[in-house]
Amino acid sequence: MVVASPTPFRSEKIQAFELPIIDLSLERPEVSKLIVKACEDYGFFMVINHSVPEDIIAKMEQESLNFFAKPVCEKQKAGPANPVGYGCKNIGFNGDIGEVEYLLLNTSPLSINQLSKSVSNDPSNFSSAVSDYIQAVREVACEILDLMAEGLWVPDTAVFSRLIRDVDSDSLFRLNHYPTTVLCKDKDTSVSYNNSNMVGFGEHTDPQIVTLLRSNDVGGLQISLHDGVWTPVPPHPTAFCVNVGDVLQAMTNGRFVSVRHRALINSYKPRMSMAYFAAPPLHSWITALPEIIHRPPLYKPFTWAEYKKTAHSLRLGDGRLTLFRTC
Ligand code: GA4
Repeated sequence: MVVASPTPFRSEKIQAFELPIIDLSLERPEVSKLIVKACEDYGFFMVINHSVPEDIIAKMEQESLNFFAKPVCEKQKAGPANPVGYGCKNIGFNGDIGEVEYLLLNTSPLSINQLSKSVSNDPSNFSSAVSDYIQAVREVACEILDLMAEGLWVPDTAVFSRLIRDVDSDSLFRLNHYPTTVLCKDKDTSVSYNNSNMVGFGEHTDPQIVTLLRSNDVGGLQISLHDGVWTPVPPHPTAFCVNVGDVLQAMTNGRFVSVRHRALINSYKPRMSMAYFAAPPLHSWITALPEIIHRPPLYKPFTWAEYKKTAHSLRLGDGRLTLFRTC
């Protein structure tokens, strides 16, 4: 049997690169300077020595494994994703497809409790794992957002974190399961090939303020750096991967960059990831902070509800923030 490894990306350049790893236990202002630099240069960085307890991560990972190990018909009881709930391969509402199954949750306690009933045979276990995880990750997100504001010399250092501490924050939590390679046979040539390098989740930017991602020890995440070269982000055993979302790019008047990223599937090991998308309340107005505007505003003011509606009306890889440009 011939096993080739053709890829849809044969012509793409892939570049090895190390994302900044920022130690949150470092002294201020050192740590805030490092964070600002990473947000300007890459829109992505890793954080270590964060305050999320290992047992909270382990419990959430176990619940996620339990859920994805269920028979499809069981999982479908929590679907279809509309936009929250269980989804398989279909992403969003406009025909995007990926080699991924996922569970998308709104982070309000009511919503977690409701979805837990269709997700788990032991809903209270599942909902407490999710609530504990979200609470701990939200704290780290707030700490990072406060450090960003400090590093930007914004006097009101809670200007970003206040949006996600709000009880009406529209933050989301997503569990992803990327399956392993499937051997496919070309019907004309009878050559078998594996589908490594297939897209698990296609290229996109995150619409929210900031995203905190944990994954198991399996690689797959890639980011698109300045020259459009796809750059793998190796998995880290304890770190969270943090990335700037579109809203933060708008609030910093383009100083921080919301960078395109994607997830490819791995040939040999399933990849699991858990992403917390920190978002403002729906009615919040998003404008550039006056302290940061040293040039005319790049984006028209918009509400998060308006931005979210636009995101859902477009394809995954479409540029959204450009639609709100002033010129
Ligand atoms: C990308 C980031 C988050 O995973 C997400 C995604 C959402 C979805 O899966 O429903 C979107 C996508 C994401 C951006 C554009 C729209 C909305 C799919 C899609 C085509 C949950 C989010 O908030 O935006």
